[in-house]
Amino acid sequence: MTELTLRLEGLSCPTCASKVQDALTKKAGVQEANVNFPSGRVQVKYDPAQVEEADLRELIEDMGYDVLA
Ligand SMILES: [Cu+2]
Repeated sequence: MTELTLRLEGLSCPTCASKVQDALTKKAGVQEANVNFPSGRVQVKYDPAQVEEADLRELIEDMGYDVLA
């Protein structure tokens, strides 16, 4: 398992944070996802054989939030 920490911008309320968390958790290959509001910190544990970091970033960006480098 790979552990990834990302920082998000654009989370305006805890509901947004849990939406992102749910979407990440449902993604194939993701074992565990945690989104902290208000810090915007996202921790994801995933299987790199099934999903790539770029896929996870894209999923979040498609929901309308910016992932900081
Ligand atoms: Cu919200």
